[in-house]
Amino acid sequence: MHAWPASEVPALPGKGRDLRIHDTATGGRITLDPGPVARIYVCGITPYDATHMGHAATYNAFDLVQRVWLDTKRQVHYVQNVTDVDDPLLERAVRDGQDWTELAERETALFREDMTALRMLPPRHYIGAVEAIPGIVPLVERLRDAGAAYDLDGDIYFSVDTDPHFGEVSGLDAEAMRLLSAERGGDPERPGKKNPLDPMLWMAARPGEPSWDGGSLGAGRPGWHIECVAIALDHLGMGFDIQGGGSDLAFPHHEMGASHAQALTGEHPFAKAYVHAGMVGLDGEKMSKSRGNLVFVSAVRRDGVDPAAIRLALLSQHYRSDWEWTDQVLADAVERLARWRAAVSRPDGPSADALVEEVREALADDLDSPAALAAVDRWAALQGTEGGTDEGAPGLVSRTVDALLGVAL
Ligand code: 5CA
Ligand code: ZN
Repeated sequence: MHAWPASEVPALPGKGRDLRIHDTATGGRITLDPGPVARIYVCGITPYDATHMGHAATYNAFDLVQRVWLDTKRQVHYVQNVTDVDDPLLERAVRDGQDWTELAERETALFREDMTALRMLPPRHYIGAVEAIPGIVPLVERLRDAGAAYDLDGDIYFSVDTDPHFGEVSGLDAEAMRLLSAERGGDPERPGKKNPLDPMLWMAARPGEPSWDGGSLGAGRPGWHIECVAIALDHLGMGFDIQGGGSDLAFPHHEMGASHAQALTGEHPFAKAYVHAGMVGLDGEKMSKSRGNLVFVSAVRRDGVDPAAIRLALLSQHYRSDWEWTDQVLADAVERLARWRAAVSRPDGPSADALVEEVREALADDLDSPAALAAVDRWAALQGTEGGTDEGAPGLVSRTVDALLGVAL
């Protein structure tokens, strides 16, 4: 699958900082030392509806990760999937009487447009679940042949008890896992499973649903977690730096994915850090396609809002907190964008050397984008009151905001 075009990332003077980031598995902040090529996998959309502000906020967080790494002169191998076949997508297509492949293609195209408008850097590999199927089948066969998976009426389940590290990503107790499994695509009530939490690896073909040749598994389609594992192992290998997504993916998705990969390879860990963005809500509820309480990026763009203002609205909240999208958050961002643009449009200004370091330090400190915005606000305020004579300053501020925050002034 093709991704979307990359915006230019200006190089900044001096040296970038190593990222210190909160890891869900250890519950603390860790300093990543990725070497010359940093590797990150971020879970992509299930394309049955347009990109909402919750999605955009999560991708914004991982875009900042990429920008911090690029600033340290590293290469970044960023992989993202598209869950272009899964229950919610098929259900929506049936509900609306449309072809599921057309629905997936249309919404993925809109996602690419939104990501481009928001200046999110594209992944190097953008892979659909359907195109990953030939790579998924042998992994499920291997798990089954190794005794880590079993057959239940033609469906193949992963046995979570075969991974001694199962539970370490989310750190949840059995009861919490059972509740979340039922809520998030699992089937803990299905009789005959070895452990109620065991997730499906391969679903035997159902009448009226699409299916693919599964070799010795029979015709069917892949489970959700093995999709991301197959894509990550293929393009990144074990022990990559960050597995990312919203906090609703910590369990079961990232927990199960880690166990699948660890059972497959005998190696640990799947990822060095599991990084989760908070949930964006609207009117007191998590924004979600299934609830329908959504603010779409494309709709706000159509209303004439500059995508740079949307991006500033996302950046105004810390990525780990749960927060509410409101008209005020957007209005503040529109106002800030105008203030910053006025400040950099002058021929000279106060020195921006300290600002570059402040923005770098804020982002390296667990992606503290509100602190980064506050640093730029301070420079803009000085420009407004005292001005300055540094001719390079406005340009340096523009380049810093562009390179590290993805906002074009
Ligand atoms: N296709 C799977 C991942 S493999 C999936 O979760 N798709 S999704 O379309 O439901 O979500 C895409 C990304 O947006 C995920 O990382 C998810 O955690 C995140 N996300 C979904 N809703 C919100 C929200 N309200 N706030 C923040 N992030 C969200
Ligand atoms: Zn995923």
